[in-house]
Amino acid sequence: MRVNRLTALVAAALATGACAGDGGDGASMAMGMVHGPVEFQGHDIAEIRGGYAVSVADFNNDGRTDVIANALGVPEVAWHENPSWERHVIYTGASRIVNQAVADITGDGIPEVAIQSDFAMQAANSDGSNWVLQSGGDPTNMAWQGELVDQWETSHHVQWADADADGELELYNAPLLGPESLAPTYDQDMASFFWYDQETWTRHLIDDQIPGIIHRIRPVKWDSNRDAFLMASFEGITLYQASGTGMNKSWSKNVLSPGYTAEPAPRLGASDVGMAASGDSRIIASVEPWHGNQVVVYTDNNGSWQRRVIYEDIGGGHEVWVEDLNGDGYADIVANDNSRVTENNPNGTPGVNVFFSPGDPATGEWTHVKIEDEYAMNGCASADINVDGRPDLVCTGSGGMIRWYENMGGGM
Ligand SMILES: [Ca+2]
Ligand SMILES: [Ca+2]
Ligand SMILES: [Ca+2]
Ligand SMILES: [Ca+2]
Repeated sequence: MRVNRLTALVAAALATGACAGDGGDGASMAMGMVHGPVEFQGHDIAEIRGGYAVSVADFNNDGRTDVIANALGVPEVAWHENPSWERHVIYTGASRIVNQAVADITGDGIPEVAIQSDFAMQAANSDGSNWVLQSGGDPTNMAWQGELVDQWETSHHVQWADADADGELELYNAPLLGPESLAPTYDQDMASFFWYDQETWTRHLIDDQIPGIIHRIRPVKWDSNRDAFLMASFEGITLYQASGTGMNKSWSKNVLSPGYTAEPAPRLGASDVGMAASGDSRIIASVEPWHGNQVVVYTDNNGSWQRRVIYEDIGGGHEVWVEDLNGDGYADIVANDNSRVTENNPNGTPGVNVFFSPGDPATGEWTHVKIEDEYAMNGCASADINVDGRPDLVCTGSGGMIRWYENMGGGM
């Protein structure tokens, strides 16, 4: 295990008084103390060439959260067992795997894994296969059963969610784009958004009028115990909510923000979106535009979402993660950077950026700490990997590594 050399950098930030407790505005005084940055220490889990997506789940039901990651060039599905990080290959029947989503849909304590394979940026080259993998009870078994649920060109982001709150998860699929959308602008056609019921895995349409690229769909509890979806696309940030139950769900859509609109496609809209409770309200955060450079915070301003750019120097933006990492009740933001330093890109800025919230996320000063500056990272998830009560981060990306970042606390 290699110790992250940025630890010293973070410690220096703490020593220079970034550790606050003095929010400096009325809202934070009323809410309580705002904490400064916590320190993160990086640990390698495994190398993965061209890492793309990472998720966390307890695969062997031992109380420790394990890690699954995939890469387009690695034709295997494998999870890594916490804490030894032994790699368990569970499926070898798919290639060009772009995303996965993990949930225990059978209730036996061992999760199922939905994967999307045969991905390409061009519909003509992408069968877009959607699979559900089941362990049969032994999560270390090398031959999980794979069921081909659907094929839809450019299937690209997958999630489990319960949009009718009946206790049974549905599967959600957001293909990247419509068949006529092509490089370089990718905006010639409309994209679609689907769900599948567990009984028959029938494809049900949610929306087929999404312009350009859909990059991420994120289930959130918006205003009830139903899961709603925030979508990041060329259209910006949109909210999808279901009414009705079972096969009879119908969907409403609201554009919360058009996102980044200063340039034409493909530098348009949003790349990813997250939401979390913060203080006595909530924030939405995104990275914009698609594959963009801006970290954006949205705050609720009497029912409309006020857009604020807090950072513009992400070299290769992709995903965002929103969570209170220093335990002060205010949601913080993780924005990875997938730009590598190469001969053609000597000014790459690979790594992971964390932004700690001020007492007023709309007007206060966010504290930026870079917790990784060596490995290009495409996405991060969070889990309490070492079971000490503090949320840790797990990331992977084109830097070729899966790493977890131990939340060392501090920041009070
Ligand atoms: Ca485990
Ligand atoms: Ca359901
Ligand atoms: Ca916080
Ligand atoms: Ca922890």
